[in-house]
Amino acid sequence: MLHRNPRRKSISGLKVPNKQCFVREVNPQRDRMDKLQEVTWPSTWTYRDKQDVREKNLRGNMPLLIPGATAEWPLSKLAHLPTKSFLASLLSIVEQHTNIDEPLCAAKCCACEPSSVSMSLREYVTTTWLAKPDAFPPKLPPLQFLDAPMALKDALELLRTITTSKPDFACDTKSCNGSVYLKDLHLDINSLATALYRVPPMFADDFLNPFFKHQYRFLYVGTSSTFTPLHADVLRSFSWTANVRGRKAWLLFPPTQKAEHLAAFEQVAGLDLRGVKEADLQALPSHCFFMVQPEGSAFFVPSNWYHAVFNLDPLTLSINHNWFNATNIMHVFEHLKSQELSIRKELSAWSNETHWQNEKKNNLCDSSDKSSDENYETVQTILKANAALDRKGLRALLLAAPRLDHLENDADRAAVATVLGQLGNAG
Ligand SMILES: O=C(O)CCC(=O)C(=O)O
Ligand SMILES: [Fe+2]
Repeated sequence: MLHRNPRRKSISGLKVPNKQCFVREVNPQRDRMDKLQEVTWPSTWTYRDKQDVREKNLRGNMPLLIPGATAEWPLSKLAHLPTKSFLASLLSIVEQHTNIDEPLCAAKCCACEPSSVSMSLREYVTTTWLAKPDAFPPKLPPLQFLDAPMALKDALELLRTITTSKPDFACDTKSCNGSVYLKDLHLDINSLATALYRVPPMFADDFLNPFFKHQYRFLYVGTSSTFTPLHADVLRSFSWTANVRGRKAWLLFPPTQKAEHLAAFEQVAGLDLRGVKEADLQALPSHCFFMVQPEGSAFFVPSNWYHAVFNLDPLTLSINHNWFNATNIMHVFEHLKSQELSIRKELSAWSNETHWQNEKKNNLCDSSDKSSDENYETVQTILKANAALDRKGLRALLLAAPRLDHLENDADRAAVATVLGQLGNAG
């Protein structure tokens, strides 16, 4: 049973605009968590122009917020509707393009028992929303964000406040039907995607989706306090998320954070940001960012940044793409190589090897030399099963992408040529 947060008062009562966006650098190494300095919004996180974004954010691998990115989207034209009408309209648009009875993955992100279930869009909208009394979702107290330095512990209190202030959403363990996050609506049909949204132009250069029949484009819709646990994105691709409706809280860790720090965070935080106690914060890496992404904005998550996401409003609907191009191809390739390394280690453990032998043979930069590697095919099969992409697939994808001489600049050409060179004749 969820209980009200007794410390709620300490963060309430401060008036700031509801849709304010802020970012705070959180540094738990400092002596007093409540004396954290506000860091100014890093200048690289602010949108200037497409070329600047390509260099500073895509190649520079820095986050970016684009306010108002959804303003002209067909779906945004409906965003002012009451929740139920909005969802009914969504259902009818989606129904014109695809089968809304197809089972999808709905994560039941409730506090006590996160789990995944199969549910179609129709089922989600009708059982989670339309069949509920008009009072659903319950009115939440207006969210109040501090317009002053915010320590992570206050941010966490804020999230807990949101979670615990909605009795109707409290989980009854058996059904927890108040809190469901529909995550896997693939926007792989072009006509459906066009009926809903437009890809922000600075994110349009995409090698991944055209090759995989647009399987990495998604619609997410969740009730408040649903969440996505800490993770780095598939294939270490980029992602962008645009909030058509509602806001999301993000906790972000730069890729420079050591893996063991992230593991320590996951250990204390578990699946989401809620169970963290102040004492646990000592385990956090020295720099992480907390921010609230406003409605109508798009947020760019660079390669290899770990992030945990939390939906703040009664209904949060976002469009999300994973993608990569020449600017982050090295991140993708490095990820595949590190996955190969792990697979090799496991294979050798399985075959009872006591030592990690023959470094040279297992140096993965060289492992395109298939003739000297008896595990090559096995490693590639497992890699493809795990990561959806093996060396052969990556090579085919790059050969299907714009030709080297069509790429924008020297840095792009050099990156793609390097990866193709290392892939050799992978096949
Ligand atoms: O919105 C979410 O719940 C997750 C979004 C995310 O992980 C991403 O954009 O990479
Ligand atoms: Fe993600």
